[in-house]
Amino acid sequence: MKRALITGITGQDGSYLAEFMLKRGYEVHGIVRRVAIEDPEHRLWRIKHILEKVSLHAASLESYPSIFSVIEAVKPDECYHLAAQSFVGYSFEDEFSTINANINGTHYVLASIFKKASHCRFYFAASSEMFGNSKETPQNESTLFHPRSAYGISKVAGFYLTQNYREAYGLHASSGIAFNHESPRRGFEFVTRKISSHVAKIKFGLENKLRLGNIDAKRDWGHAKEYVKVMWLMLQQEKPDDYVIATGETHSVREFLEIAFSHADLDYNDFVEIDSNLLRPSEVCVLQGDATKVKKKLGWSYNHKFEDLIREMVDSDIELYNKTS
Ligand code: NDP
Ligand code: GDR
Repeated sequence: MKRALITGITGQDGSYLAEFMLKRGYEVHGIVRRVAIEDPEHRLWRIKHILEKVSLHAASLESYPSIFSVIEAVKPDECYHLAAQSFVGYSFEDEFSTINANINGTHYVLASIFKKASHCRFYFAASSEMFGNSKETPQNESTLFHPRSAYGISKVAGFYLTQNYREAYGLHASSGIAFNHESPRRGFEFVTRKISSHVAKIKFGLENKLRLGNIDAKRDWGHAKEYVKVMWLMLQQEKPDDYVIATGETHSVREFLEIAFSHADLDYNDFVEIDSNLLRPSEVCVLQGDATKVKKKLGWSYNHKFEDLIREMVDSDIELYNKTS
């Protein structure tokens, strides 16, 4: 039985990946923060249904000894490093903790694997935020990076750390440069879930306004469930490599709003207010990925429609708030 270790197993992607790996017969281990084990009801909600099937280990991205001990004990065959301070907006408020956790945390995982499980294949969750203010659209694996936030910078550093462990020490280490991916398990701070949850709350009279920042920003939004498959596929290849993971389409926040509100028979113009406090000091205006390489080399194809993703998120939040209203 192959052993997989997932950092960030409590997050959106970690939860889908854990389900995916269990279905493939892996022994699944996850790194979680100590506080999560102490408060499972709130902090383990995404993996509540599989808790009996996975082994959780307490560790934190801030502590090399804690990461080292888990990797030494588990000796994974595959490690999916998903844990990170992942909210771009917050990285402007606290650059230092974002940089520390995301860069050092990635370094700690790589160094521990090299020392204690050098056979282990490694996946790094890189991001389209590394392209930032790119001159080229769509972006592919050769596009120059121009990050626009501490978060983007931390992911560029993680990407190069991963590349360096591959080139210098021969680790089977790969990065997936994933564009935005969403689902009903998305965190409430991200714009898609903020919108879908507000649609539901407005529908049930629990809210009457939705405050947003730049609604003309455009993103390449996919479904998280489909993206975790690529992470696994990448580690099944003989040679490690880096791949863009994207749908190839780009849509504005405004388009997302229109579809989400109209799905609940509402008009977003009646509820949305632009709040200048929510504008980012340096915005990434347009992202659109070119996933040709992953399609050709790994045979992956993306199978969701933008509208269906939005409807699934809105329906799920309507169900959630119907219970609480
Ligand atoms: P989430 O924010 O949903 O999950 C992040 C995970 O990291 C959580 O399990 C969180 O634990 C954990 N974590 C955060 N800080 C620490 C820490 N200091 N020590 C230990 N664990 C920590 O992110 P997603 O699932 O959406 O994304 C997964 C990864 O992919 C992230 O690295 C993200 O940056 C990257 N990414 C995501 C994209 C997306 O669109 N979703 C696109 C491109 C890249 P806790 O629950 O305790 O907070
Ligand atoms: P992003 O996702 O920054 O792309 O990072 P987010 O959903 O936070 O923002 C997308 C776009 O929407 C605009 N926006 C708002 N965003 C938020 N969160 N809240 C608002 O009120 C709001 N109003 C407008 C933003 O300015 C932005 O342009 C996500 C994360 O998952 C990262 O971890 C990941 O690496 C990238 O996607 C790819």
